[in-house]
Amino acid sequence: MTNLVEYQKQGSIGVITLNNPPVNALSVNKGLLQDVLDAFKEGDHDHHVRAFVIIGGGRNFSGGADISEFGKPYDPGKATLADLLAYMDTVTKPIVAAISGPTMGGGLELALTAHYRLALTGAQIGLPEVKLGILPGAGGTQRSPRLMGVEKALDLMVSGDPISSEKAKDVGLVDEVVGGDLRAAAMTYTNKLLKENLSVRRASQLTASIEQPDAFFAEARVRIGKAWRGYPAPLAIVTCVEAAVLQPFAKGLAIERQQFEKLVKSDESRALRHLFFAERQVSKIPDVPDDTPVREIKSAALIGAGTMGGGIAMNFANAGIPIKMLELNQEALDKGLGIVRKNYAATVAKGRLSQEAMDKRMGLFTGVTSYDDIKDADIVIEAVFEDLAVKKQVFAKLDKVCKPGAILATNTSTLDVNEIAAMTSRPQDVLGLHFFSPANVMKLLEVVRAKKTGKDVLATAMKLSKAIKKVGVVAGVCDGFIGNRMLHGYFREAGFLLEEGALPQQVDKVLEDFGFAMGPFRVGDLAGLDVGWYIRKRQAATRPAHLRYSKVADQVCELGRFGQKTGAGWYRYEAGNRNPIPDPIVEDLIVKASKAAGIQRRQIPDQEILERCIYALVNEGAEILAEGIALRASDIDIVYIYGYGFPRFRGGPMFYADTVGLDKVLESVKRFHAAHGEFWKPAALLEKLAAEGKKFNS
Ligand code: 3H9
Repeated sequence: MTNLVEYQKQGSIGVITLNNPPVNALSVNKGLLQDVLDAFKEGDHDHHVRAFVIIGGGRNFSGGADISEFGKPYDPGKATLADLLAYMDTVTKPIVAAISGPTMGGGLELALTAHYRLALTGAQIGLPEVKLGILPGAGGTQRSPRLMGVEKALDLMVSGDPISSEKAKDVGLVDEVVGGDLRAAAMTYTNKLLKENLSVRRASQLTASIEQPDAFFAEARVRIGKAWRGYPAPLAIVTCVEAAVLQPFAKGLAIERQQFEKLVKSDESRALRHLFFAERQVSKIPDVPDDTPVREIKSAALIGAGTMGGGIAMNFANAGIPIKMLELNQEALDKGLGIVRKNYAATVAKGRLSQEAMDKRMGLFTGVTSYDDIKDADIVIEAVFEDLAVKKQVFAKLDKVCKPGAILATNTSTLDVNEIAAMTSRPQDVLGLHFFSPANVMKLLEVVRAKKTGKDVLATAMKLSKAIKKVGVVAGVCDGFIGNRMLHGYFREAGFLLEEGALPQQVDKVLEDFGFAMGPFRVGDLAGLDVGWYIRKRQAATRPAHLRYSKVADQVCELGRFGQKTGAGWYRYEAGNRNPIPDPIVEDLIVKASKAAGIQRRQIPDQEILERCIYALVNEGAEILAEGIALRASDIDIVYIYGYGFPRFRGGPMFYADTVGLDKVLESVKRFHAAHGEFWKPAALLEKLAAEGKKFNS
């Protein structure tokens, strides 16, 4: 026996304890499942043992099958979860599962195969496999509908969201909810079972039924298929639950196994598993150890009460951190606070926030008009106009007024954080915190590490990002950091494709079919086209004359078409409706622009549109990686998933390139280089990895 499982006899009860921190993942290859199986066998053959308790050592019961073992060969000499559960279904002595902490996936499936379930108050219980692109593959799709009913089980598995122990008891997944010492409660419970001569009780022997199953499952397929476009697992779950209703248990189990095996090998599941680990990896900074001391953030100040500033400030108030909003002009301050109030009120109106909670959050805001009023803040975030001179002035001022040890952050999306930090006598306290708009909604936060940013400041920012419910990704200093620097190429190619023969609706459709909620032109219309136009006008003087430049976007703006807010942009919109309608005026403008640029329009294949837009991201991503602007390829993937709506089931741009094969990606990049010139110079890292047969995410 390994040290991952402990088996002890306590009176007539065999107690099996899982000891595989941090989450008691049910590993095959480490021998954990074999040990549990051996423990059951030992107890089963021991006539002194009359019942079993299975419990998790540490905080939780089990976080499920060991995800890191998926896609790798299992040691044939070791028991799998299926082997263990098949054996448990033959045990004739009562088995009690004592559930604490998160009990997820295979962990819950193990508990559902036990005969009785006792859960600690507040434990989170769920079948989240769908979030990994798979389904509960150890009987979960068969046992849960038998225990909790078909509809509820389907919801639990298709959403993947956990429920509390209390809710689990209400729906029949657990028998008792207890507080305090779970182990002691489990022993008392099991002894009582024995005293009352209660015997085994197998979920596999129950039936799952629903009225008019044909109609029920047909409707479920339509509804779930529509909601989960691009994700095969939810529909496979429907198939398995249908089998639970229509087929005997063993047949249902076989169908579940078949579906699981198919899904676990799918690109979607590989992508989602990649993101699972990427999300956990992203907070790790190689030269900033976990035990780096962090500064306390009990108060915050925000400079600039515009839409961005207000959105950023709301994150702090939502996390219970008092926030001062500074605007030198009282009128602008009142306006900014008014917008915050309106945002909260809209959430209250939708029933997603109570009035009381809104009042509490608004109570954490203080509007101020003098720098002196923010001198005691633990962190100050600047969100003023995107102009280096203005920002430098703000930081020089902050340096004078802020208390020693205060963290000074800029929300710039493009400017040089080193230069900004140099305006202070304490560059170690300065960093970039690049929020994405709308800042109270978007999960991504680029944490920009300047040359002199202190390690404790970085560690504090990463901890803070979690506290305000953001996904913090460390980025180095460069124009556009990770996300916007890459995005530049994506939009550039989308624009060039118009000049070469495509129309906005074709480009958008290709990217929407790929999985984006909106293609680049619809995104432009939603965000507003005027801001980009303004920036391009500013950059015009310094733009290298030899580089290709498409004038189409400027010409759309020259017509006063700034997107949805003006009723027209790349598309036209009818009053009160956000549906984009292709507009002959735009088509005419595009065709004329092609002619003016001397480009012969051609039919552009969808595949070329996809590759030009996505590989532009990938090639720049490779440069960013080589320059150390991103710590790892998976961080870039996280940026794109949380900041730019890249489809999760593709795993992010770098993982997608890995899936396609870097040799194939390079081949296309080289082809585009030959046809379209300098913008497509293959990144050295892409060439190197492709030549070595490697991937970005090794
Ligand atoms: C399954 O069960 C399939 C079966 O149906 C069928 C099989 C045949 N495996 O999240 P945390 C690691 S599929 C391996 O920060 P928390 C995680 O990477 C599984 N590793 O902790 C991290 O490592 P590191 C279905 C795992 O307290 C560390 O543990 N289950 C697993 O915030 C701590 O994780 C799920 O999908 C795992 N299953 O949250 C549940 N789980 O320290 C997945 C975690 O190196 N897990 N790790 O970065 C979770 O949702 C959360 O981890 C949990 C704890 C809620 C359990």
